[in-house]
This record gives sequence, C-alpha cells and structure tokens, in this order.
Amino acid sequence: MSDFRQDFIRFALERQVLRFGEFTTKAGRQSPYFFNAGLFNDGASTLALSRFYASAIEASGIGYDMLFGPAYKGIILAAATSMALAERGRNVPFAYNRKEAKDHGEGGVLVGAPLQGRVLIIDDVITAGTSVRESVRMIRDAGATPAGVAIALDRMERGTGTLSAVQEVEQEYGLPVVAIATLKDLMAFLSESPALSANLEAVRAYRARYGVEN
Ligand code: OMP
Repeated sequence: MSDFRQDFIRFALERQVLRFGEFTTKAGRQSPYFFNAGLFNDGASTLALSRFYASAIEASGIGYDMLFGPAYKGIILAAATSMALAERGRNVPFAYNRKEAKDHGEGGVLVGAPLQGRVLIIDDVITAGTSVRESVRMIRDAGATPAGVAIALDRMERGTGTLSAVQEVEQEYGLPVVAIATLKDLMAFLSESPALSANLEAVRAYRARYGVEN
C-alpha cells in the first residue's frame, strides 16, 4: 500500500471520520464501519484531506482539465482539491452545482468556471451512484466530457448486481474511479494495528457478505 493511502486511513481514524461500531448504510446494510466525510469540518483537516485527494489524482494518471464538485459535499471537496493541486503547480478551474435553480442574478444551476474540456468529478463516497449520474448529465449537457471520479473511500461492496457501486459507474459510463483508499487498504491497516485488530474480524465478515473481490 503506498504511503499516502495508509496515512489517509490513519488520519481519518484519528479525526473519527472513519469509525467502528454498528451503522446502517443507505442500502440498509448493518456495517461495522462508517466513513462520514462531513466530519472533516475544520481548516486543518480539510487542507490535509485536499492534499490526499491531490495525491490520489496524481497517482492515478487520469487526464483532466478542471474539477466538478456535486452539491453539497462535493462543493467544498472540489474547491479544496483545486487549492491542493495549485500548491503543487497545477492550477485548474473548478465548478459546482446548486440543488435549486436560480431564476435571477447569474441564473442556472452551475456556479464557478464554465464546464469545458475533460472534467474530473470530486465526491466523498459512491453508494448508489446517484450524484455521479447527475454530475455526468450536467457535464455532458454543458458540452464537456466527464474524465473520471475521485472519491475518498471505496467501500468495495456490491451495488445492485454483482459489481461494486464503483465498478457499476466504471462500466456504465466508461469512467475511471480513483479512491484515496479502499476497503482493502483499511483491512491492511487494521491487520498491522494491534490496537484495532479486534475490528478486523467484523470488517472481514461484512466484506464476505457484501463485498466484491477487487
Ligand atoms: P450516493 O451519492 O447515492 O452514491 O450516496 C452517498 C451516501 O453514502 C451518503 O449519503 C452517505 O449517507 C452514505 N455513506 C457514507 O457517506 N459513508 C459510508 O461509509 C457509507 C455510506 C452508505 O450509506 O453507504
């Protein structure tokens, strides 16, 4: 596991953004862990998070011209990631949407830079893929091209069929999905952390029931 992935898991656990316990996911599954990106809610943690996104995007080699953050969580993620990329010498525009269309002022649902070229979508997790689907539609409607999706954690679990929700997006749209870390990275981290190894069994059982191989 490359270092930034391991560092990201450690960081998310320290901030209690990634927690162990009993949680119910959107799909109604009883999960022994939950990742709540909304808890990266101060300057230092958002700055650190944005640098992890930048590392994952760079490591993926995906070509892109700008970022798009779907409302609401994606807005801050796209803005922050653009700052982390600028820090590394890559200044790219970003855009985001409103959930409600405005009929005065600048109007419309899109805010920020005009959508053009290859657009990389930045989001937190993909569960049902709803927000990715809407983003792809908005990007295409604007005459731009979706380039891929960057997320924080890939839970690697089945969507509606045998593929994971992430794999469904990859297959349906032909879009690469890059995650800062995956469930596999989390399990590798747990197996190397004696203090946390008690959670490994529960995560393993959950994966055996709902997970996909790769
Ligand atoms: P989509 O935009 O439909 O893919 O759903 C994202 C949802 O995943 C969010 O609304 C969260 O409630 C949920 N989620 C997490 O944010 N973290 C997790 O670890 C698990 C879930 C989930 O419910 O599956």
